[in-house]
Amino acid sequence: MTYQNVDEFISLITEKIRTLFGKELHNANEKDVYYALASIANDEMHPHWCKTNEHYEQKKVKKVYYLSMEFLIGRLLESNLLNCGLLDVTNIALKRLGFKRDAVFIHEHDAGLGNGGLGRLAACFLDSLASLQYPGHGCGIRYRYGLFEQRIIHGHQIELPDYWLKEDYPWETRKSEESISVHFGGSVHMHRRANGSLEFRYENTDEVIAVPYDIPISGYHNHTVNTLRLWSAESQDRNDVANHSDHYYHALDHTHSIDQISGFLYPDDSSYEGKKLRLKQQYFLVSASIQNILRHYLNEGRGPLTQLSEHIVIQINDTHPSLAIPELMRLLMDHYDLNWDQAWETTHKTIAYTNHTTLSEALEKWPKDMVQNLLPRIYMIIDEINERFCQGLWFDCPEMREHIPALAIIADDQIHMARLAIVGSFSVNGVARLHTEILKKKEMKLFYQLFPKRFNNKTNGITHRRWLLQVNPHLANVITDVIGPAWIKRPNQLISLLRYSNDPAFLEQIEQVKLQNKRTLAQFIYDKMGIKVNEKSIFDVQIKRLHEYKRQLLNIFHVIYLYNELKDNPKLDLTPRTFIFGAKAAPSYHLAKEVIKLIHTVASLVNHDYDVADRIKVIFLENYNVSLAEKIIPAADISEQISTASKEASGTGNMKMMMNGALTVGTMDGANIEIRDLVGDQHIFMFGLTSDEVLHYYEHGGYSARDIYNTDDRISRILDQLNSGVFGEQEMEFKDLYYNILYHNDPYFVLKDFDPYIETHELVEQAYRDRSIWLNKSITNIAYSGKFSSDRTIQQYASEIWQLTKNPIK
Ligand code: HBZ
Repeated sequence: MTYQNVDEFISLITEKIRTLFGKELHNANEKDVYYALASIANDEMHPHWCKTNEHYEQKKVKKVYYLSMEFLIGRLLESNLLNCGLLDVTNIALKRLGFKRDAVFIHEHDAGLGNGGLGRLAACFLDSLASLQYPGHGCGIRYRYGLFEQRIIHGHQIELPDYWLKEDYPWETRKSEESISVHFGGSVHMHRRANGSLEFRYENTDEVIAVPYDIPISGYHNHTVNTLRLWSAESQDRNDVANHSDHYYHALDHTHSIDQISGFLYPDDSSYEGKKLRLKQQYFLVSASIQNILRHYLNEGRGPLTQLSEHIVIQINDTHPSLAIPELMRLLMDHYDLNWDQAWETTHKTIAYTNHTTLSEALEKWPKDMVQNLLPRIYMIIDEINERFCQGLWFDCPEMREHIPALAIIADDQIHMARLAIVGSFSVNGVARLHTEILKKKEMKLFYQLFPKRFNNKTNGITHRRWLLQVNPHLANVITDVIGPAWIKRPNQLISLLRYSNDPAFLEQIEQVKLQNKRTLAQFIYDKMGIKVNEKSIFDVQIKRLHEYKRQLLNIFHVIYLYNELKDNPKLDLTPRTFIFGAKAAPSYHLAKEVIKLIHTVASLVNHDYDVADRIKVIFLENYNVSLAEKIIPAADISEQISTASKEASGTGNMKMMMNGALTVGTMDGANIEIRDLVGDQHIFMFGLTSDEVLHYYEHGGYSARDIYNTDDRISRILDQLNSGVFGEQEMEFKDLYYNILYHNDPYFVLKDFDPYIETHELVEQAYRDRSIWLNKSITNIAYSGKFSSDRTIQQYASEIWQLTKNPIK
């Protein structure tokens, strides 16, 4: 149904308010309207949801299940309305009713069920799968607490729990009848059956019930509605607590420990801690999801399980769900009586693995004992996979014998999950060209030698529907005015904008849109922080998790450098700049938190100094999340993508900002390189060490931070200021940052890249002054950004890994 008629749509809202809240529209507040709109969107999606499921089942189409510990979906109302074709009518209706859109949408609490890029990628993929009419579902965890809420107190990050389910969440449907038992601990006993085969019996396990909550994922203007299934951990005997009066506290304790499994999202985005609860979460997700997949497969009568891989693909998002491999083996053998060879053949033809990092601290390794105790049968299977793999190497690849310790899945009493994921899957992909090359040539070199065909690249993408059409409607309209609306379904068509990249009228429109977006952001900053920013200044944006390798420190050093320059020479001719940061640090990441404090300290100095007033401002926006990104990105002039080369697997913020007309200041890292290849050197600002140089330095220890400190006055001044309390309440406040650079030899090459970074920003400034040059660059970036739509990425996964076909729903 479409509601072209606004009056009709308003009647619908009126009716919803009556039935949901028993009140008349004129008494309704923004929150009531939020729930009314969500209910209308659900009414629109649910019939198509049923049809989609029925179609997939009846036609027995091949499906992909995307298993991920994170789905960073953010708010859904606006994107659901957009995809259902109801956003325009909603906007008009709200205006007519005197409601501000944002005041309504804000009542949805962000579903922050992810840390950063990896979780947001999963959300973009779901959008593209449905919009391209591919049968693809997400499987994740319904954490009761999402990523912590960040507060800044006196410049320090404080973490508060994110209880996002406080209010009714209108998008989920609890499906208790589809609950699944997951077992932990206990012991395994072997029995020989009459036919000689082995049977494994599990005893004294702890049972946890996985209850699914389904969220519909609607395609854009089509009838496909896929499913994001999030599992919640519950105890079987939650209601029996009262019946065990003698064990009352014991029972409560038990229930509590089960609830914890889906209690909270671990806040580390680039490292892992070998915490037992995290392992429990991973197995919980995997076991519930795989049991569910097999149950559906069998119920749909798709044939024997040995044909599973013809019907199903399971894509694992990093190694976090890699226990899918032994779990699928376990179920096929212990529950469905396949022998080892059949189970192995089926498993490794069904599972595909995406790697998102080469940082060694992020490569998961679980202590052998922990896995053995918590998941005894799973451990036996991993052990057997390892034995067979190592024996195969020994007998079939004698040239690899010396490398067995570096290849073994179990080594040094640890289970190497990436090795398990590679051995147990048919596809291993990196997320940008350089990243995949580093995997093949360096990090996973030996595995690449063993399985060259398994490795492939799938450069990341973002959904242009959310990240352009939805968040930047002014820009989207201007684009549609000149090239028509076809780009919405086929984002590559944005390339036609190149024809207008020198058209003065179009340039002027692009300029006005950006200015308007900057004005909106400036107003938001003023409302939130009481700081006035100059809307004509360059909005220089770095928004991403805080990590040493992402080098927010280099950015703030640039600010300090400019501040020093202005203090020395108040007449300096400088285009005003607003430096905008948004970043959460992992709660236990001390150096990252020190950088947050430094940014705040510099901000309070710079923002209150009349000598530099209105020329540089530093804004740190608290609690960076998807909704905040949606506000900042349309207003960005500069996109800071300045990771130490080789460290950022891909980056996706780079793509979002490019698509909104920001120019990238970036290193030769991740997908920045592919952006550069497309737009050309003249439309991007690249600087700094290449990944080969960085890797060479790491191997040869050839760079001395101390030498740079001794020879570059700008740098020694900044570091000395850090140490002497110019920035900070007391001397040595930032001593750990200082020591890390000078005594630990600057592991992320901040000093080494400082000079080219400063020089590049001078070029940025010159380019910015010539408006037609700048706007031409900006348009060129938008024009080429279609390549970075996740539609392209998903097409590639579908045809090159999944062998999936599109299934339009009538
Ligand atoms: O995945 C990011 C990469 O750093 C980024 O370069 C890439 O664009 C993006 C999508 O491919 N990785 C993450 O976001 N990683 C995590 O969030 C993470 C979460 C939990 C962990 C480890 C990493 O235990």
